[in-house]
Amino acid sequence: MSGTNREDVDDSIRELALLAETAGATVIETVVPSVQKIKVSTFVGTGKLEEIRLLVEEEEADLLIFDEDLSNVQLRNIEKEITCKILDRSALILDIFARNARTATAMTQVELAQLEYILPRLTRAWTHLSRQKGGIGMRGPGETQIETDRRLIGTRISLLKERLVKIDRQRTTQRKGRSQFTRISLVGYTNAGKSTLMNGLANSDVLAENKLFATLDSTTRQVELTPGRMVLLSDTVGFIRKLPHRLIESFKSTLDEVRESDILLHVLDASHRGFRDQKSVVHKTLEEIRVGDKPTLLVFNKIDALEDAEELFDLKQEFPDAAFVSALRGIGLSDLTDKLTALIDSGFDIHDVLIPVTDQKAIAHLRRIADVLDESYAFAKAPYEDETHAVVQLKIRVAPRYSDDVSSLTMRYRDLKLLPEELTHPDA
Ligand SMILES: Nc1nc2c(ncn2[C@@H]2O[C@H](COP(=O)(O)OP(=O)(O)OP(=O)(O)O)[C@@H](O)[C@H]2O)c(=O)[nH]1
Ligand SMILES: [Mg+2]
Repeated sequence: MSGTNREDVDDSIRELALLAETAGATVIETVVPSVQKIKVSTFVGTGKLEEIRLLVEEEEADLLIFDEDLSNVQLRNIEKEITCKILDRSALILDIFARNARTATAMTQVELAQLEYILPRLTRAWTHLSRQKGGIGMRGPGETQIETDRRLIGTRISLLKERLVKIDRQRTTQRKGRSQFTRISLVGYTNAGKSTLMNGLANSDVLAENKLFATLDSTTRQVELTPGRMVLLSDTVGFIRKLPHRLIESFKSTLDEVRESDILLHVLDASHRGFRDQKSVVHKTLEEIRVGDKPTLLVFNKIDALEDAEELFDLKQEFPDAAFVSALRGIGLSDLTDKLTALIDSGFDIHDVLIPVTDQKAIAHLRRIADVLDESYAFAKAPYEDETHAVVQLKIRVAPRYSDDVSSLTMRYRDLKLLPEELTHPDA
């Protein structure tokens, strides 16, 4: 029911049906209301609402799902006419997230998003909450049931937020510990094949399923991209159109992995007829989380499922810089690795740094933040030979985010000179 284009509407509804099935429902019937007749009070027009009411009764449906988010008023008005349970798209997505959450972080993030969704929508339907959580004696004097629920939810939200702050802190520390590696995140529409590609590249066994939002939390693996070149590859939560904004905010801990990566691999399902829409949804979401300008390699996945060779040929013409793979069949992975390596190299600066061997702290820091490509030892030239006998010359590759660190070290020792004839290689 979004957009004005009939094909867009069909795609969105088909996706809603897939979401519903992922949540365990069986879709009996879909109804597409006319876009011109959207009503403020009941979302669909009066005639359409009556049609839906009859359909629900006839089919004995348990659940009615709207593809748009309903306002509180709309929901209440529709509930007056139709007796079965009613959900909107956001509530359905939240339900799937809740079902698929496995890690403590994902569960905390989902619960926060759910409560923030519920809070402004508190109506009689939710008045059981205080009985579940608090029991007798929780209600303050003169408070209505809804006020009590609101207060309980508010307290729970604060607790969950505190918990997420702690998780963030732990994760930041973890990421610092592995900062010398280039960090790459797999991003893309849900079900595009990110986890399958992760398994193909990292030899891992993260869960990959024909299910929306199979992955909710991020997983990071060390991958040897080319001999000797280690990178960190992270698989993470997928995106979808009309992703509830609250959900994006609650998933900060998971999405920080994307924010802090150097390069993104944007995985697309080439066999999906709506891949262009999906691509732009992913772009918009990346902009929303402020990573729209990160160096990105497009990866067209599922090329094994394309109709014919011509389709692949046309895609390659249209996206000459992209990689074309089948993560499932292991096709095109070495071309992907080549393109990724080239992209990494183009974004990284190579520096030559001279540091006195006595400054162990600086040397350790450089080893942590940079890839050391070459190193040799020598003696410092006059007038430094007295203070600094030995100098280490490091040729390093460093991500833009560390350029300042390197510049300040170079500044500190900018006058150091080497005696070239004394250069020795550590292996020599
Ligand atoms: N035909 C074909 N199917 C694939 C390919 N790669 C992945 N799939 C299938 O696509 C479905 C989704 O794969 P996942 O790797 O779970 O996708 P994802 O992007 O991680 O999805 P979410 O975590 O749910 O967002 C699974 O059924 C995979 O087997 C491919 O190259 N070809
Ligand atoms: Mg996945």
